[in-house]
Amino acid sequence: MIGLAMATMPTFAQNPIIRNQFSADPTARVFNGKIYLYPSHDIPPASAEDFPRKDWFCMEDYHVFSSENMTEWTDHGKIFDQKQVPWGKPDAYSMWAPDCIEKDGKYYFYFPDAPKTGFGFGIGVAVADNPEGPYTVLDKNIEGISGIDPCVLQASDGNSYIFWGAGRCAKLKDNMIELAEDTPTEIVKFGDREFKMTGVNCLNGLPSRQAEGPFAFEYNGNYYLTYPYVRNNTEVIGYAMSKNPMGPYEYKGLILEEWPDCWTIHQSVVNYKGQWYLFYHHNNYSPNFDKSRSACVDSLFFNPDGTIQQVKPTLRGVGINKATEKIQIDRYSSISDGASISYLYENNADTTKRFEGWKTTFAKAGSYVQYNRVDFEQGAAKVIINYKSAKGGKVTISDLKGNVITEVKLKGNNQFTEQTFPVKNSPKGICDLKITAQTQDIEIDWISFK
Ligand code: FUB
Repeated sequence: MIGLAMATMPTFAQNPIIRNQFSADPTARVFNGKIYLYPSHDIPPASAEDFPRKDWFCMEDYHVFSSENMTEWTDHGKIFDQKQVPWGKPDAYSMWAPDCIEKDGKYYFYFPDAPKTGFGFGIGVAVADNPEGPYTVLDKNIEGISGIDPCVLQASDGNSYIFWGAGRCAKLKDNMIELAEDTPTEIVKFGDREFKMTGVNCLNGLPSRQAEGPFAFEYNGNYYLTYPYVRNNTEVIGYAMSKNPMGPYEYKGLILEEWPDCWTIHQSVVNYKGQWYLFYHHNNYSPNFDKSRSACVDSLFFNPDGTIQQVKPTLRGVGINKATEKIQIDRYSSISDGASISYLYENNADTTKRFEGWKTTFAKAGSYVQYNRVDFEQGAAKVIINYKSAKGGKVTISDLKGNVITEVKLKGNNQFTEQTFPVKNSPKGICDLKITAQTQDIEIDWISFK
């Protein structure tokens, strides 16, 4: 059994949701009233000696995170790494997209890895008594599966189905670690070569160029198969519906459009406390290298006929911020001309400094950002603004009806410093904020009330 690293570390609201490391391929699951996140973990490329492919995914371990409010995430630390997989190549850096489900009080963590012998990927299982672990990695990978990106659907027909790779699916035995005896096989041609493939291809006949990352779920008598595929040059997330877990599936459209600057997207869909969410990733902290990605979340909505509304990714993300937190207004809900965001440490050669986050630059008088859903509870008496402005200036914080919460006069400074001001007219409860620069050339890192 592998011990937990116990590096519990809180991270905070907005997108991306994990702010202390890269976190790709986020699979979210609800266990015991909490939401758990099982992403993969991009790391900066290992040394050229260890990992010669500087341009490729470099992934050596898994972390698990949890949240009760969708705004504050706890990192429960590393659950295991590539050296702890008995059947895996210990230096392959190929710990790609995982999944985790619970059955009869046991937690089954499914993950791809490169096998010690042969080529491609196998899918392994690690088992624990708790969602955070400690996990025991099983000695062998699942026989019959060669591929990446496992997802397990526990269907209301009483069976569990494993999906992987480009939409293949097979039933699992009750033990959750072997394929059912009646798993079909078929011969599939790739160019001139023929391969014996296990299970069924649920994306047969559907838009599925370079498809990967299947995530299946059930809702209101329908099965949904969501998956990334290449529409033009990079991946989009599409989905298909069926009345049966193993299909046939009918293509229904896009859930998320492609990124201009990140080739992959990878998704999971989960209902937490009555709201549906789409988890996905983007290269927020790594604009020049799209193999260093970060998990994000936005709300997802169904139409009355069961189809899914396309999700427009936001920086604001989900959840409510307490007014007393550091409110990173660069994760805005909307922004005007003359205001823009950039990394706090953009010119620093050390790109790990990007985890310090962003700032908002108000270049023009009258420019603003709107930041929704801040909870003032019983109200606030003061506001702290962390800002930089050589000449200083004026900033107004108001609600969306135009009620001025406070208007402040910033002193000139040459580095980010905090200044505290009285709040003149505090809202109570949840309020959407508008932060307007009344003068030009002001940079704000965060604001916070007390
Ligand atoms: O993270 C490595 C691979 O990139 C995943 O397994 C794919 O789904 C894609 O996101």
